[in-house]
Amino acid sequence: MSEKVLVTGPFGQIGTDLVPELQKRHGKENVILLGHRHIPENFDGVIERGDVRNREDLRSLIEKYNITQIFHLASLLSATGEKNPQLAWDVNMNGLKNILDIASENDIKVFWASSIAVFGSTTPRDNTPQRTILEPTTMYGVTKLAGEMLCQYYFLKYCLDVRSVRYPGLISYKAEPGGGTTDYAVDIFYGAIMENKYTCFVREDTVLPMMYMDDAIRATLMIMEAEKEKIKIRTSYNLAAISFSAKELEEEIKKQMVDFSVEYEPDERQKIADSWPRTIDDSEARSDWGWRHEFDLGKMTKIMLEKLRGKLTAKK
Ligand code: AKB
Repeated sequence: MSEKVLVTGPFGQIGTDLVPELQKRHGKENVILLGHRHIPENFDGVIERGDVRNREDLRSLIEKYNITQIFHLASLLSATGEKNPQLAWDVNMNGLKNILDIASENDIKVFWASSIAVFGSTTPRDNTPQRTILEPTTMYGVTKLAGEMLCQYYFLKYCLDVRSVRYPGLISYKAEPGGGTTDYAVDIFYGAIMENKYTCFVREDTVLPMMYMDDAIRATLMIMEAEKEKIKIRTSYNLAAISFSAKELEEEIKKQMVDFSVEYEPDERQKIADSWPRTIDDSEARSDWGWRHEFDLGKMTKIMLEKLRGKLTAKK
């Protein structure tokens, strides 16, 4: 049976890389993009305007296209969520609840994006286990933790096939991230290429789990395509690739740009970064559905500089 796929948040950081892969797999006409704001001009694909908070719009869209799979990515991130906690709760929780309700009524398979933000300062920060203390202190983290519980509830109560990973900070060149705490690990590349300098909003010794976008997209497709029996965790899987400090990233960029300089001026996002793990134990994703990462710090830095240089030169 051919799949009809709905993607929410299709023009965000993950969606921008995931949508072309889904279009390659299923055909452009079978991937429906639910756009709320910022719909890029000349985008080649099926776009519908709508908001995940509007249950009836969502329901009619899902029925109109006979959707069989949903990638639910629409979400406010950690830093934006702290600026507007009410909106973060509304979009992140009510959006997810609407998706889960309509998916369970129509037997639709769902992928939902969780995050390392479910962890908090009482969580062990090194090699953070799958099952551990979960006391997030951001509204974003609260919504991701409640969302994980909701996903598991729908699986247990309604047999909904919902799958999820806890993404670490994602590094990519196609779309800029917006409103996250891990954004510095992307912004630094723009600073390097455009100005040969960067002012970093976290301390140089800040270590966070990160992942190059190609690995994240591969993980997303792998978990969705794995046989049902292999998905043993229905809250969300720990997922890891690389961890490095802001200073280590600076040094890696300097290997290719010797004059590059970074100043460190931590702001309110430091507190969020300090509440998250440094490294993650993702052994269950590795053993249950065969997850392996491919990009280390060196490979990721090289490719980011090359691709971003190309992109920024083409824009001039
Ligand atoms: C953020 O920084 O808010 C996100 C995340 C780790 O979920 N990138």
